[in-house]
Amino acid sequence: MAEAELFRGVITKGVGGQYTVRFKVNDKIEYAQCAARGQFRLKGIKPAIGDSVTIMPSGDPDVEYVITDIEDRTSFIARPPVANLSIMLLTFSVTDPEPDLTLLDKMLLVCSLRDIKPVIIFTKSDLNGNDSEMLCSVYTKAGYEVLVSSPQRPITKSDLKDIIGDGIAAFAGPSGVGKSTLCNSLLGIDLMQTGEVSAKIKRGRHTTRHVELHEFFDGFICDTPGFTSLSLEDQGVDYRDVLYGYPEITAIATGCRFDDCSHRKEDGCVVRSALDDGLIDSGRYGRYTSFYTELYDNRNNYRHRRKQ
Ligand SMILES: Nc1nc2c(ncn2[C@@H]2O[C@H](COP(=O)(O)OP(=O)(O)OP(=O)(O)O)[C@@H](O)[C@H]2O)c(=O)[nH]1
Ligand SMILES: [Mg+2]
Ligand SMILES: [Zn+2]
Repeated sequence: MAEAELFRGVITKGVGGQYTVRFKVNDKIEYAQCAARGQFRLKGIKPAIGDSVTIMPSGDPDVEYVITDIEDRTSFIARPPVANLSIMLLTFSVTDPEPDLTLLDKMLLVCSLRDIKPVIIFTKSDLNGNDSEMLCSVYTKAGYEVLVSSPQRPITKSDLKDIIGDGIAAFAGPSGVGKSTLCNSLLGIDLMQTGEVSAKIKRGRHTTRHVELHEFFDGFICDTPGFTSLSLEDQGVDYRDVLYGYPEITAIATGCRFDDCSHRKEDGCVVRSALDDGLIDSGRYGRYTSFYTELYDNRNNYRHRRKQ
């Protein structure tokens, strides 16, 4: 029997245990419908979009290919399940809904711990120009890449081409901030189409439900459903990690003369004086201390419970 042909590709979509894999044959892009081998289930691995996989013909006319191997993931986020994400497009509206900066800071922290590059997009700047300038300035000063979007000046493909490169990027953020609007306009998808679908399923607005990778130059972008909360504890974040979400505080904290300083209330702490001098944004600092305190206290409660 001839040796089976193997191809390497990326999972772009998964519905009901059947996966779409994009792969190349002689430089031509093909999409295959694939089943997963039972062995993945046994090992507790569930293929996810973004996974780099090996596939081979299955011999089954219903599902023509089978996934035989999944490469180790460089990153994984569980909600929504996307593997090998390299960029998160953290999308927040400056108003309607009001920006949840606690959620934004938590996501920046998680990105930093997972080695995912964050890019912040503030949408709806047409509805509140002042706030969008203020937010843009706070997060640019903190060291992040920030883009501002409005219907008059939406984010363009060339704004994101170099940022995404050959990576996988996902829009992430609360519901109603304009993730799908941006993603569709970048992909040239007609917004009316989404509207028609949503009219059929009788939902007031077309809230995103499923996740799929779309080709974007040499990489991929995907839209994701909005979410309202994120637990740092559930994400496995330790109180000692919180500083990773605050590069501007970290830069100052390296000069702190106390070895074991949490930079919260210690007298003579260099971070506290920088705050008093207006060198650190007070909102960002407040969120740093509240995350730190919450995680620190939870850890003590946890230890206490274990002793009982
Ligand atoms: N004024 C204004 N409205 C916008 C802008 N971007 C999006 N919208 C509107 O905001 C509403 C929500 O947009 P969506 O793109 O569906 O939001 P989403 O983030 O995908 O929401 P979920 O799928 O529920 O997570 C729509 O009515 C859009 O037309 C903007 O820059 N300015
Ligand atoms: Mg959406
Ligand atoms: Zn200190």
